[in-house]
Amino acid sequence: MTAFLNTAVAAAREAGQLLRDNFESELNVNEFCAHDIKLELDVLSQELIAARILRDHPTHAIYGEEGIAGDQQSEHQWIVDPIDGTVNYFYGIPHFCISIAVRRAGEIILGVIYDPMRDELWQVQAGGEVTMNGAPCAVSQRSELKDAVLSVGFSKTRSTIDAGLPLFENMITRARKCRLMGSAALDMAYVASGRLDAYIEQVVSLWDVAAGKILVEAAGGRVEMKPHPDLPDKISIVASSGRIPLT
Ligand code: LIP
Repeated sequence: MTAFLNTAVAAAREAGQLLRDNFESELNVNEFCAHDIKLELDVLSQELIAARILRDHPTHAIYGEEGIAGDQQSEHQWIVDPIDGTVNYFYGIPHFCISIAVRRAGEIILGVIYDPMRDELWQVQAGGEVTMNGAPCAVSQRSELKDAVLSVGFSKTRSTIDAGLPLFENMITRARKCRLMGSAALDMAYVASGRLDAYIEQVVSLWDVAAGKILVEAAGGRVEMKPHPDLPDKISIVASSGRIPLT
């Protein structure tokens, strides 16, 4: 496990340097969508991460936002989001990260989330302590929605936005604040560190939330992930301190 953790941390830091080096520079756009942007740098970042992982663990599998690599029959699957918060990145908003998780036989056993702009690295292995830059993390102790700050995500399509609006309306009138921060993985790292009390989104991908799941649970929080009823490989998620009534 420690070898896996060392690889995940090294890969996240290498990709983090690439993202810092190219931040606010001329970026090649692969695709502009109504509510999303696909960058060449997403692909380059994943290639860098995959190269490090397969160099250290040549028999393992990679499942990432920019595609798969390695032996897909392997019991070890690395779940990678090379830039989580790509739209923020494109607009020069310094709120994005790299997210790397390892799943073995269906169980997530390790998570690393790295914010290269604030140089904040969250890490945890199954059964271990969650840390951010080496300091222990824990979810917030707040227990009332009126005192809570939540982050809500709307994903990337008109239908997901429409689906999220009633929830947002319900929360924004009852919580202290509702934020739309644009990075699911950083939202979950912030829940694990007690900066946010909850993160809710109705349509995300496994690579957005896999590392965050083990971080939040190990920090004393709760993560409810349900397969989306109509969209394959999509998940609805509620990640929270577990202390705030969210219904
Ligand atoms: C983003 C998520 C965010 C969601 C966006 C997008 P990406 O991931 O972190 O929560 O609202 O639609 O999915 O595409 O930047 O990796």
